[in-house]
Amino acid sequence: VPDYVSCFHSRTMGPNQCCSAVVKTINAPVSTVWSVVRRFDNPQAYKHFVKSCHLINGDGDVGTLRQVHVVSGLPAESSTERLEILDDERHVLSFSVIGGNHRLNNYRSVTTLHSSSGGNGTVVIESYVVDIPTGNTKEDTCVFVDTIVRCNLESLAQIAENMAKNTQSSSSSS
Ligand code: A8S
Repeated sequence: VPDYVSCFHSRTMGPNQCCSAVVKTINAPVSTVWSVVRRFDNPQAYKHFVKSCHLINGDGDVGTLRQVHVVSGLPAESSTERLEILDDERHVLSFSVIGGNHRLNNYRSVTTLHSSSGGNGTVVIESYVVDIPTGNTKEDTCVFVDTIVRCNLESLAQIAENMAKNTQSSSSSS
């Protein structure tokens, strides 16, 4: 793992914060996975908890804000999020939560993609830091967020693997 990876994923944490990371291997090239991940305007493409999303300002560059509404059944309704890093060369995306109606104050995540198995696969690393909500423990908080992130990466894998399969079969039949 190159140096910049540990650099992007390490951060200073306050006393009432917690952090964790989820790693997922996907059987699709980095370019395919990145084409889904980089769309800050379209998180619902793979995040099943997102009901709708619209940009408040910007066009998907760093500094763009989005308003996300989540599906019912969660202890949350909406989230206002700012794109912090979008690096198309190194495949790094980071966003922070700056407002909304939920319990994850000061949430910030960093997602990096790395090619694996001779360039045919992708390793996704997604780390985050967040304030521990009052009345919750560090463990509760990490279990809750890890579950959401794992679901997101699971569905990202399915979508990217389908895209890769379809590209392969259409190019081999022509
Ligand atoms: C992401 C990651 C997370 C999203 C959380 C953790 C959230 O959208 C949901 C429930 C909440 O309670 C908080 O990459 C919030 O989106 C699904 C609304 C922020």
